[in-house]
Order: sequence, then structure tokens, then C-alpha cells
Amino acid sequence: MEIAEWGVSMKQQSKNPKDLDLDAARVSHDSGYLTTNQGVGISNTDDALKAGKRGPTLMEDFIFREKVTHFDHERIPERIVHARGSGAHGYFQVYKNLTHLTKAHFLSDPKLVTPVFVRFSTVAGFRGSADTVRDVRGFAVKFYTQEGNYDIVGNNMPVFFIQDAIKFPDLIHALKPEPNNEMPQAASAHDTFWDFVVNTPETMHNVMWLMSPRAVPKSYRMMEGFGINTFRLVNAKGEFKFVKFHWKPILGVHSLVWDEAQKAAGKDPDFNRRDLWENIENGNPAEFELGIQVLAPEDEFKFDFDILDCTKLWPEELIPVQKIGKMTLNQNPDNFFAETEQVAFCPANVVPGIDFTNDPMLQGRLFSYLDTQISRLGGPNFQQLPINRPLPKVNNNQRDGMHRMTIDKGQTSYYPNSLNMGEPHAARAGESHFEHYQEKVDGHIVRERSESFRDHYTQPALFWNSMSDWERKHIIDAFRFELGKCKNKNTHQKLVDMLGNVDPELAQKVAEGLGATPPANTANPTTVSSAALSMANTANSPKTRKVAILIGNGFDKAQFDAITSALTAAGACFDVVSCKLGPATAQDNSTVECTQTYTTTAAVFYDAVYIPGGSHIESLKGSADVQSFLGDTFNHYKTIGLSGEATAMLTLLRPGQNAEPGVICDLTGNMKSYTAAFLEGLTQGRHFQRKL
Ligand code: HDE
Repeated sequence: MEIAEWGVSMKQQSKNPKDLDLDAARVSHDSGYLTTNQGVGISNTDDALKAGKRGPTLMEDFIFREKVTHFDHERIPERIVHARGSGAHGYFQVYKNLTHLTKAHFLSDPKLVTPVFVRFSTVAGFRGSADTVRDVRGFAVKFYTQEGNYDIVGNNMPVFFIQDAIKFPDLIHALKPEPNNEMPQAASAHDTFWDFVVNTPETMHNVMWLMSPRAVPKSYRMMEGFGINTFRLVNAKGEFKFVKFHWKPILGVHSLVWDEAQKAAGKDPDFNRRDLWENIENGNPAEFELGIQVLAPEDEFKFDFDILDCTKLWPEELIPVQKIGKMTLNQNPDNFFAETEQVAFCPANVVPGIDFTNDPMLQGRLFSYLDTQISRLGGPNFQQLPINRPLPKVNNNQRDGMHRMTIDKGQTSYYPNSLNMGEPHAARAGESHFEHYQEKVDGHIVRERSESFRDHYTQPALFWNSMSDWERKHIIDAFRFELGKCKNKNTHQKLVDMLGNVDPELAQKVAEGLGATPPANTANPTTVSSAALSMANTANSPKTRKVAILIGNGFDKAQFDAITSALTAAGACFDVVSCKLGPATAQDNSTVECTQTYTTTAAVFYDAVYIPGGSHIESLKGSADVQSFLGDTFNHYKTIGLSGEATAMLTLLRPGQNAEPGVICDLTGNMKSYTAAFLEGLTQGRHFQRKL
């Protein structure tokens, strides 16, 4: 099928074109009688076959044995890292023809619609662990292109902990729960991780990101993605450019605050998964622009860092990010296991026009993914699982192995052959095929690290210099929390000494919190900062932000209506929260349905709280539930809206003080100006000027 036709069918059906390919594998079980796996009808699936009603179960009960045997084997190994994930389908379109940079067909024409499947993940936790832990997030995208599958297997931070793939098992052993007692779950705050860090200075840069708010994203729809490793784009003339890939969320980059993240982990371990799922169900697709940083080969050695060192980012001020296309995730999977669990990403899945570099991390990754998938997915045929199948016909002489899905016809399964007229043949000119970039390589075989990879502190300092005040506070608090959970005092001191190479103030403040000695003679190695690194400069939008409206009997319906219509018009959403489910009666005797209570929900699930005026305030004021709801909202720097009589609730926030940033009050009940002010607060998101 021509790509143009995919575009047409997508518009016509207004759904993901990948459906066309997966449809054959999708099975609904909405009608019909039960059968065994052999298709034999079953009339009773509740009682096993017995000799006498109270007698022994019989071995010949193949229906029982088949059902239980299948159940016994339902689990497969979880991913060794990134075990906890959430997936979504969607599509990608490039903004303009990029053939001057790459011969990749899917990047050649804005009319082409390329289906994608994306899996977001945490790294350290087990498959059932909580979403909102402090961790790096995976951001893996599979493009089903007409020339085969292309994967960008990235993270939400632009750098990695180590420079050489051979250290990956050590890093992950140190990060994962400790081997003697399998604690702690999904957390880096323990002795082995920090012991590894203080003995491995190259981790410093990624550790700074890990301690920053980036490590607790508010939503998978609101985080950046980075390919991290350096790749090559190659055009039809064989010319190449170095490239780094970025995903930029349309809604901006937003995070949780730490107290909120911890509470959310307990109240809803599926916090990020649910957000993605519900927004897609509600017609709010997750949208990201694809960006590239492009570097000419002659500029390879122009910088004070090595462009092949994945513990370094390419500052956007030096090498701007060009936005080249947009990805829209608009469809939830039908079956978590078949799609999100069985999908297999691999950085080695490239298409003509995209190639590798000598980045030593990338080289190791090229080996590891396929290797791990053979054991995780039970053999070498996992590419034939529906979610992993490419669009083009797979045509080769690979045969057999566990769970082969295809029935490969014919006498020959080798090349060259005459018996099958030499088919399938090696791709000829004019037939799409991959050619490796012919880099000239010359060197001694050594087990060494390049001198150009030695500087471990300038970029962590660049990151620190770029942070706003609230991001710096988050980082300091995070170091204090994480190290505070480590029993080994030597590790505390070593970490503080390491931070002395990044910034004196940072080292001093972390040392204070840990009771360690601030390092002497420290200096920040650079005065440079980069605006692109701070979340304070991100986009803000009220779209998909969620407000809790707290009411009881006697609320002011006019004020309620004014706020709810303003929120809906702005693309925001709301829940009506009360002490019990069902209708609440307004002052004018109309009713509103309450869909959440103080036991079913909590402040951490909302971006703001609003309380309309009315006589309900008398009972709300005395409610401990309302007080703690408002308290968390206030402490997490979120917008609080109080109109009419509800302004009396101010005293619950901070007795004696009225004007607080992001607390929008209006006694007059003039809802026109009030709703505008409330929406402005909601759009701003958090009000970090608020002093707690
Ligand atoms: Fe991975 N990584 N990784 N990684 N990685 C895996 O592959 C590995 C690295 C990333 O949603 C594994 O199928 C090595 C960097 C994501 O299915 C495994 C090294 C980046 C995912 C593996 C790295 C990533 C994985 C485990 C050091 C960001 C989840 C299961 C050289 C650019 C993909 C699997 C999904 C998963 C190996 C470092 C991203 C073991 C050896 C750097 C998003 O193969």
C-alpha cells in the first residue's frame, strides 16, 4: 500500500492507521459459546470433572487441565529495566521534506502519515510499582514506516549515567532493590546506588537531572524525550550529519512536587498511566514535536565536550533544536499484554537514512535489546508478534524457532540458490535497502576511555546555573532526602565532596542537611547557563488541567456555573467533590451531581481547587477533610479559588494572612473578572513565589 493511501484512510476513518495492520490479530469475545483452545465447546467452566459429586477430580478432565495449565504459564519475565510502562498508539507527520538531510522515506513528505506505538516507563521499579517515584522515564517510539520499523528508544533526560555500555549491569545492580532483602522498591534512595555514584564521577550529570523535578513528571503528556545517543542522518548522496533527537511536549514540561509525588504513589500507583489513558479516552491526544540538533562532520571537535559522550548534552544555544514534525498519540491499546508488554524496542531498528556513531553507549545498546528480548519474549520470533510486525513484507531465509507464526512455503531457505531462481534476492538499486555509512576507522585495539570524556563537572554546573530558585530548592531537598536514606556516612561525605566540583552553594546546602563537612576550596567550573534546561521557561496551558470543586448543600449555583463553563471553554476539566456521592442542593434548590468524595479522591489529583460561595461554607469550614484538601493544594503551590462567602475559608490556609500568590479570592461575587483571574492562576500552574 502506498503511503499516500495510509494518509487517506486515516482521515477517512479518523483513527490510527496501525489498526489496519493489527485488525487481523484483534479478537473480540462479545458473543458465542465458550470453547477450549482446540475449539471444542464447553458447557461448564465452574466445576471440574469428578468421580461422584464430592469425589476426586479426574485426570481425564482435559478442560480443567488446559485452563489451569494456561493460567500457570500466563506470566513472562518483566523487562530487566523499564519494567513498568504504559503504551499508546498514534501517528507521526513530518513538517517538511528533509531529503537534504536524510533519505529516510517517512521524513520526506508532510503528507505521509506514519503509524507509531509509544511506551513510557520508569526504570528501576518492578512491573507493578508506583508511577510517581523519583526516576528517569523511558520514552520509546516505534515508527511503522514503509521501509521498516524505526525505533527512537529514549529517556526524559538528555544524558545518561555512564559513558560505556559495559558498566550498565553495575549501574543497574546498584540501582535496583538491594540483593539481600530486595528493598527498596522503585527508589534510588539507598546505599548501593549512592555508593556506585560516589565511586563513578561520570554519573554526576545524570544524577543532577535525577534530583531535579524532571524525575517526577506530572504527566507522560508533559515531559520531554531525548534519544540521548548521537546518531547520523545520511542523505541519498551519502553525505552525513551528526544528529540528536528530541521530543517536545505541546503542553510544556511539568512536574510534581516531592510531597505530592509520594502521596500520589500511595493514593494511586497508576497516577501517570491513568492520566494518559483517560485523556486519550476523553479525546485529548498526547502531542509532541520531534526536534533534531544537527551537526556537520567538520564541527565534530569544535566543542569543549565530546559529541560521542552521552553524559553530555548539546546546549541548545550552541546547536539549536529544529522542530521537524509532530506525533499525536490518540488511541489506547486494546490489550495491555499483547501490545504494551510484548512490544520490543531496539535502538538498532533503523531505516535507510538513519545510522549509528561510535558513541560507546550506543554500540552496547545495539547488542543488548535484541538479546534481552529473546529471553523475555521466549525465543527469536518475537518480531512476528502483531505489535512488532513491520508494514513491509518480511522476506528472508530465517526459519523455525520457538513460536514461529508464519508458515514459510517452499523448498529453499538459503541464499544463494538456483532451486528458487535466486529468490528472495539481495535488494537491487531502486529497491529500498539499508547501507551502512562507510566511516573510515583507524586505531589500536585498547580497553580505554577517551581523554575527551574526562570532564564530569562542567555540564552538571551548567545545569545547576540554569535552574530557577524553586528548581534549586527541589534539587537540594532531593539530595538531602536520598542521601538521608543511606546509612553509610562515608557516602554522604564523598557525595558532598563531589558536589563541591559542581557548585559551592549546592555542596554547602546539601552538607548542612546531611550533617557532613562542606568541602574546602570549591568552585563552579562555568558561569554559563542555558534557558532551555529550566522548566521555569516552559509552555503553560489550562488545557486538560483538572480542578476540584468542593461543595455541600447550600452552594451558590450561579458562581458554580460561571466557573464550570469557563473551565470547559478553556479545555480544562473538573470533578465535583463533596462528603458523599450523589446530588448536592444549591441555594436556589437546583442540584449538582457530586462524582467524588473526600475518601475517593484527594488534592494530589488536581491542579487547582475552587469553592463557590453560599451557605455551605459554614459546614465546609468545620470539615477536617476540606481543611486537609486545601492544605495540600496550598502546600503544593497550586491555585486555590474562593468566591463570595467562600473567601472566609482563607483563614484555614494561613490564619492572619490574606494575600497569597495563586489564592484567588473575590468577596463581591463578580464572576466575570473572577473567572478570568482564576483561569490565569490555573494556567500559571504552580505559584512558587508562595512562601511555605
Ligand atoms: Fe535501555 N534497555 N539500556 N537505555 N532502555 C532496555 O531492553 C540498555 C539506555 C531505554 O519500553 C532493555 O527491551 C543498555 C539509555 C528504554 O520496552 C535492555 C544500556 C536509554 C527502554 C536495555 C541502556 C535507554 C530500555 C530492557 C547502556 C535512553 C524501555 C528491556 C548502554 C536513550 C523500552 C528491553 C520499552 C530498555 C539495555 C541505556 C532507554 C536491557 C545495555 C542511554 C526507554 O536491553
